[in-house]
Amino acid sequence: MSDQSIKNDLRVIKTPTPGDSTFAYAINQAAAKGVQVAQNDTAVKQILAGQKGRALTIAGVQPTLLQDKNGKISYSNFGQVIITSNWQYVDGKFYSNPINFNQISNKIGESHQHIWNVFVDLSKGIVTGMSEEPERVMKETLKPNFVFSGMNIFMPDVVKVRPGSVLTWFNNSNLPHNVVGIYYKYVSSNNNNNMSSSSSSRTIPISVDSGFIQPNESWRYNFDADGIFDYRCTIHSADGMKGTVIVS
Ligand SMILES: [Cu+2]
Repeated sequence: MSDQSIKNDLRVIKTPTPGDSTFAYAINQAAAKGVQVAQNDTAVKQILAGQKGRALTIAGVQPTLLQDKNGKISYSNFGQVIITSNWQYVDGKFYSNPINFNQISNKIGESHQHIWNVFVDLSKGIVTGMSEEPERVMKETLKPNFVFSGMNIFMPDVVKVRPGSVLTWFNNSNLPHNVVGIYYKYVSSNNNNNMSSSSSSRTIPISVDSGFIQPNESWRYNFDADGIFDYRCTIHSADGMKGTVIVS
């Protein structure tokens, strides 16, 4: 048996904002240093600048931290950062703002994904190499309340539905995927007491986990109240495999 174990210490570096849809995270503090090294590199800066308006994911996935039985932590100096750019079209038009399924159903949806692998030397603080994967494209006719879970992409990735809608995620790829996230339900409550009467709205977080959806299988979920559901495929989160359902 090994006397070392893997130490998990996930850190979120940047969450998306309305002006900049970049999500950056690292699996631990050493991998976070790798993200910093990559972001300071001129060639990487050029790639990032070329992805305006697209959903960018910057993931520090190496090195792994090892911890021995005395708590001492060690790691390799060689880090890997995965940069993924995702964007979609509906009927040939750039699609990024959530709209209702009835406005996109029976139209051609197209999902694009471009991935770069960046290798860094943590001790020297430099990028030592980069490789670019061929662009992935998924093209399907969109259907009502139906989300394609393809080669590391959800399509449509952002959508609006009415309360009471049952959505189906269908795995049209040859790898398993999952749908994991928190569904924040907005529930309004009316309070009447002796002093005053008021109405307020509360947010109830519901944890959602589909389990593994195997190829050609599907999974359904009923969105029974107003709210928002931000989710990801935890197997492919480094590839930016994520989506949002707005219920209103
Ligand atoms: Cu996946």
